[in-house]
Amino acid sequence: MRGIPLPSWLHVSAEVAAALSDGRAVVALESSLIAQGLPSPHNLETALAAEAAVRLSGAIPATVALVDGTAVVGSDPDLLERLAEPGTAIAKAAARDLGPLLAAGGLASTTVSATLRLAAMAGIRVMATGGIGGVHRGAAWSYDVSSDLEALAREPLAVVCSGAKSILDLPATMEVLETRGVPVVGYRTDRLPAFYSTDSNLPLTHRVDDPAQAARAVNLHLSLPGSGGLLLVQPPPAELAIPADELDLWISEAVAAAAAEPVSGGAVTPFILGRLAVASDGRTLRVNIGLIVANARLGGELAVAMASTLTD
Ligand code: PSU
Ligand code: MN
Repeated sequence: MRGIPLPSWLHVSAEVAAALSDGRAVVALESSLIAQGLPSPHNLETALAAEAAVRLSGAIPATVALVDGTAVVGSDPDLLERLAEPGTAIAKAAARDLGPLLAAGGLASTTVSATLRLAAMAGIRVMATGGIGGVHRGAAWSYDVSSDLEALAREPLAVVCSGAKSILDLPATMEVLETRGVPVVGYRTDRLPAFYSTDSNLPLTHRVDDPAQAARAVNLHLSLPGSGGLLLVQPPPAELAIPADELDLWISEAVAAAAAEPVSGGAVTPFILGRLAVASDGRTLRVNIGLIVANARLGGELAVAMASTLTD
């Protein structure tokens, strides 16, 4: 862990703190997908399965959340259960919300942007999630661009994911990542995965084929002065992936419904994901769960390889 003392409101669990100070592998996990992204009981099952997948790779999971004025890095099963409880209104914290929500107390989940901020403070270098937020379709008039992109540009972590959610404008999201200096590296793929689908048809300039190769790229990227984050993207599990043309109609309908409602701010992403799960008869939900667990597993493998790879 870093030499600078951590603020009293940041609580790193004993297990995570011990792993970090020994230089062992740790993977940060977000909690918005538990509280807002997935319905009960799949949310708790997925949170536990993601943690188990990280452990299976030989790394320590650190699920991040806010509870009673404390930012927790390394949630215990009780906290995961509270975040997953149906019917409780849990705040969704992006990075900008951390100060006000910590001051207010209570329970809040963390999105990718807030998780990156807190994980970086703790000295964690790998995070895994399903898909990052990005530029929404229609952003030219709605201005809806996820603050995940800002956080990725700023925080020095590798984020393992299946690209950005296909409900987004993927070419525009890739442009912003390029402008903000965030490399996108394909894991065993030459094209950007589209979350629910294997392939977005958008080419990637970098590719790695095993965790050791990925670790070298990440370690070198992070050692460059001023570097922010890096995305390591892998397609969703092949047996669960949904062909893009099948998805397209459901997505346009869900996006139109969100605009008609109207839903805004942090409610947009959960609203659209919920509509898709219904329209697809649960198929989007199954692939979402499958890819979250697969990315947690790869995050663990990457963190283990990074811990044992020398860059100089
Ligand atoms: N990936 C998923 N499910 C989710 C999310 C990502 O598979 O629910 C969440 C993440 O927490 C991400 C957030 O940071 O959606 C983006 O929300 P917004 O578009 O409001 O920035
Ligand atoms: Mn938004």
